[in-house]
Amino acid sequence: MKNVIKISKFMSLVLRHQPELIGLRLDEQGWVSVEELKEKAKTKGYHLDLDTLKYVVENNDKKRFAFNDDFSRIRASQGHSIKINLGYEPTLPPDFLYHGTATRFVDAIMKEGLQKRNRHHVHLSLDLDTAYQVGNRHGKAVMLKIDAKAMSAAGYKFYVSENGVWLAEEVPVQYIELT
Ligand code: HQG
Repeated sequence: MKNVIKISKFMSLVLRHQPELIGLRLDEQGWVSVEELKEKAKTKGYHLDLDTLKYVVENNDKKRFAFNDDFSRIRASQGHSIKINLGYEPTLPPDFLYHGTATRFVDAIMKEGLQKRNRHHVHLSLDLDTAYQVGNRHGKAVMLKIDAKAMSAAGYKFYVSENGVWLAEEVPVQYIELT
């Protein structure tokens, strides 16, 4: 299990943030060849066969990674800091979505809205539990309720990643309510 987490962290690093660390090239939508990943991961001491990769993809706690149909390519489903286009289509959101953050960010957020910071998108969830867990990573968690229906009616686009994370470019302050 420990090993799975270690491999998963390494995969997050090279598939979302620093592919150049092992000389990996992601295509426009973030995919890499499984063969190339296996080869290049060896340079950092990771010996990944297809069964190991399948196990990691299947058992990752947040289903962060996905294969294509014939298992020849793999990518992270969201969470990138490098420039790629995941190819998700705009999707109508539910009436409300949630965002978890930490108390120390709340003043800034209530002034300037939610910004994507280092990531491609602001990450939102369907439920408060997930928001709590996301916020808890940063400090004392605070959950924000987002009026997604009103945002969508005003023309803001939403996307949903393969692993069920709702994504937006930003959330202006008028759509944010403290819970
Ligand atoms: C905050 C995890 C001040 C924002 C999770 C957050 C998620 C502001 C932090 C995914 C701000 C950025 C993403 C503003 C936003 N002023 N602070 N105007 N606007 N912030 O980690 O949403 O494990 O980039 O509230 O499950 O915490 O990576 O974003 O606290 O889905 O798969 O700036 O990461 O997934 O932090 O987490 P992050 P996040 P993975």
